Amino acid sequence: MLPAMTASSPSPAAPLIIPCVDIQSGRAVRLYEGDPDRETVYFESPLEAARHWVGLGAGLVHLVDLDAATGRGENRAVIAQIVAELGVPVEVGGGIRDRTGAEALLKSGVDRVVIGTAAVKNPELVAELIAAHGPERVVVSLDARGLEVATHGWAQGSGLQVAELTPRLAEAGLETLIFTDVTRDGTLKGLDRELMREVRRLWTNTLIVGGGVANTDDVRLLAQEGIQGAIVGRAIYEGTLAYPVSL
Ligand code: AMZ
Repeated sequence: MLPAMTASSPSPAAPLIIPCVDIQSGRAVRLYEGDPDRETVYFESPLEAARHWVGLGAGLVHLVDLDAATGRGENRAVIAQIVAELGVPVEVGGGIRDRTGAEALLKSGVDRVVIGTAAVKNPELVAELIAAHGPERVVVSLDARGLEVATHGWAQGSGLQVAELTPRLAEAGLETLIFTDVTRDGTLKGLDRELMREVRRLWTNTLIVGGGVANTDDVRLLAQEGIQGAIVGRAIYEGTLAYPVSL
């Protein structure tokens, strides 16, 4: 017989660590604080980068088309090839600014689209996409300096606070929110616990964070703060956090 479960002792689920492959000029890179001119190239081929993480056990890969996010071009052909050949679900963000763009990716086999700028500038798009495709296929990324949301490849401040946007997103039917601390992204500085706590308070549904994860202390912080996962780049590329993560 199975032992009785006691409601008082749930074991918190281990945070999901999602490897990210940021694509700029056709290569797998990481930027420092999102600055397109401060890139480190980790793999010449983003498909090889994605395969590397899948080979180590990733069940979901986060792809960012940095050129599309910053308005410097796009890497959609590379993304289509990854989606076709990788064999595990991928989520894609960067430059998805309208329904046609989002649906082209969803149709090509992308598991879920990640909407940043358009979620701030055109919140109806999020509601429309969720109504048409379901909340499991649409994620919003709020990328912020402090709690002020940035847009257009993080080059612009929106003047809007996370707290002003989260109620609208909940109303649109959003389930999963990504929050990125732009000031720590690609820096290996570690997560800002107070900021994580505040965002956790503002978004009660599934929360994935990014920006600054450096080592297992950060993964423990996620678990302690009840955050479901993190998008991790530089830490696993550089090996300050061993992937797959075991605590
Ligand atoms: O590093 C950057 N400058 C950057 C980045 N990683 N700018 C945008 N992005 C990512 C966001 C999100 O996943 O974290 O691109 C997506 C949002 O793009 P858009 O085009 O919808 O704002």
